[in-house]
Amino acid sequence: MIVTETADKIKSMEIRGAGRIARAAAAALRDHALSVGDQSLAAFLQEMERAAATLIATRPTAVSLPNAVHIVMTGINAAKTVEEARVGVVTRADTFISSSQHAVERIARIGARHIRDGDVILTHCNSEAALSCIIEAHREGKEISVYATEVRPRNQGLITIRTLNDAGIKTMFIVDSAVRSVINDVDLVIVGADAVTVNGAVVNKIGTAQVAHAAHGARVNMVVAAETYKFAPRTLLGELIRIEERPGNEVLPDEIARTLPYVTVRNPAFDVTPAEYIDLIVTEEGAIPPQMAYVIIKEYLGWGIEEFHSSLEVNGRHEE
Ligand code: RUB
Repeated sequence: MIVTETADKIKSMEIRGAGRIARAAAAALRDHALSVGDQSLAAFLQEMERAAATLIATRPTAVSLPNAVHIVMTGINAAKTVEEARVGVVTRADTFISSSQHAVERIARIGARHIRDGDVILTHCNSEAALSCIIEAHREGKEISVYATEVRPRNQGLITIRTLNDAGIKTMFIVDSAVRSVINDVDLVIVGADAVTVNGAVVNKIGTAQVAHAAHGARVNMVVAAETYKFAPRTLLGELIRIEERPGNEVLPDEIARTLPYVTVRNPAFDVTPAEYIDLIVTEEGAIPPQMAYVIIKEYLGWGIEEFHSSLEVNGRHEE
């Protein structure tokens, strides 16, 4: 079944990166809506909600995932028949997928303007949005080069250097701990985001906060490329972003760990970079200072604070 298959691929990181995860979840909901047979509207809604919950449970940090699911599921809201609900989901999913792709293209054009001819850029992890800015600058004829980190423990840096290489961009591959050593040669850091909170903090791959710290110390600008659906509406009411903790054997093989009974491996997959270390967030709606995150949440995600109040009340009652 498409939902289980997509959920498994997201969990195992065969599908990874906040934007790709969001699009895959939207596509899975669309295909699921199309495959669910004739039944009552209530049964259809229940089936779709079950699918939505399965997808959301796969990875806890990338806010693009629940945001995409929320956007697609609102297609059901006004439906009076199963057919209307089905069409609502399919239309919402297709619109989300294409607008998310357009968002990356717009971010590329806006982000590229912040890259000057001759710049040395540093990027961490593998972000479609961040790489799109770098590749666009190169396409515009700017002579740029890139430091790309390895990204322990899952080595997403290997995907990044393949993409940069295929685009013909001169790239230096470094281990994560070399960032401080090379930062004085860098003009600009560009990374992506899994979530942006209402106070402008950016949640991204583990190590991003150290990169930002090094950049801040060396007075190197730090730019985050993030579509508006990576902003986290629920942080408006105090909800925290959950940082995914992945299995220790991604860091230390089980056969070695077994010989070290006093050692516990911690493997947090993401960290939080405070707003004061970030110069600019490039969204498809424009480049903003991180302090404007609240405006993006209110204006572009379009979910009123009232909706969150009522959802909190519902949840509260539910838990009692
Ligand atoms: C990926 C990661 C990326 C963001 C943004 O983590 O941290 O920087 O998701 O990526 P993981 P994009 O590999 O654990 O999913 O710009 O492609 O959405």
